[in-house]
Amino acid sequence: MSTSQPFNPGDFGAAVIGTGFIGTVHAEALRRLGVKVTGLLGSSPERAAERARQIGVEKAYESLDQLLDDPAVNVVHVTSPNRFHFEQVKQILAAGRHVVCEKPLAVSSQESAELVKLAADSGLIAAVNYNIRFYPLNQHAHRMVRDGGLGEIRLISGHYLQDWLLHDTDWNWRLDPKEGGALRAVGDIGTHWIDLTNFISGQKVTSVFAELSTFIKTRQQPVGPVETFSQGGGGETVERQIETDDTALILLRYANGARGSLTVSQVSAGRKNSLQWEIDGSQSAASWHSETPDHLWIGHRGKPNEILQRDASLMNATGAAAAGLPGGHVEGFADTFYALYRNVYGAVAAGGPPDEPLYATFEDGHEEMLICDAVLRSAKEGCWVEIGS
Ligand code: SOE
Repeated sequence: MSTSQPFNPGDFGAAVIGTGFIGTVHAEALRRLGVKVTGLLGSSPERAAERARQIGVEKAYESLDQLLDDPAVNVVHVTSPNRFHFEQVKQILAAGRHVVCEKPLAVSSQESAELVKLAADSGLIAAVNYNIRFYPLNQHAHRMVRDGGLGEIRLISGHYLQDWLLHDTDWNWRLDPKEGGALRAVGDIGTHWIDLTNFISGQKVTSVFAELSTFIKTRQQPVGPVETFSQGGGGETVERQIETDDTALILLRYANGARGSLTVSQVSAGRKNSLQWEIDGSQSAASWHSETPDHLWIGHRGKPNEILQRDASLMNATGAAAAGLPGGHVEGFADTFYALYRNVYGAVAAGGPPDEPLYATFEDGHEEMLICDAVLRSAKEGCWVEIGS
């Protein structure tokens, strides 16, 4: 079992690349943990300086070279647009710094394969920010399945639905394949679901059959940057043709013979950030929804079903280790970053990754890229596609 060892977070300094919504969530979670946020690097020194001032971070770096010259930086958090991950992570590892990279790890599996190799050769901690694993009940479910609590895994189903790109006036850098990669909804949120359900079920996807749809083929791009989840400001726009996926339907086959199905959408009105999974085993089933994250449904055939409410005293040790607040004090999205970093920085303090990391490693991030390749090919060719190696 892998739970965090006690360590002194004050021994570490972290720099954050990216000044948008998610970069700020990283910085805030680090500070809650007690890790010093040494500075921010943004798309321009002015943006970095402005965000650093807003959230009370001392320094804005002018370049990645300058950031890596700072001896106070032990770990670098990469939250820049996806197309920058590869070069930035390469440089960070070469400078001997641990790294936490936002998902998806890269824009192609060629890039992610190289990052896996570089990370392994470096001996440094290299994590992918699949934070949803760190809702305490997802950690509990992972352990419960490992301990045989559901029996043999048969069916894995669910969805990840959002509505923030529903209108043709909604814009974000992820809509541009050069910035975000060839898969948009699947790359951004579908990979969260697949990473999470692989982590909980302990199963590996072996092949996929996918259908991708682009319902909004023309969008209005504002002239100037737009932060993720912010509403359009009604200013000047240019028309852009869209080719990436608004939605995806994916059938999955797993190594042990289990079957799965996933619906992904960024255009489902009213679904703000709704990830749901259900795993049906030969003895029992379990299900969880991100909008009621402190409740885990456990289904039985021969006795009443259960709702486990998050409470460290009622959970297994893996789940309890991720819980930050007493039961009934609902934990949410931002808490998962705190729990994830507690785990990752525990590994940094221990001097190397545990045998079975609970956080997503670069291997896990690469696996998601290989699944994305297979999804793209399946959607193009209309057939089952095996996951490459
Ligand atoms: C945007 O779709 C986004 O911020 C994702 O990039 C995150 O990973 C997800 O947690 C919320 O939505």
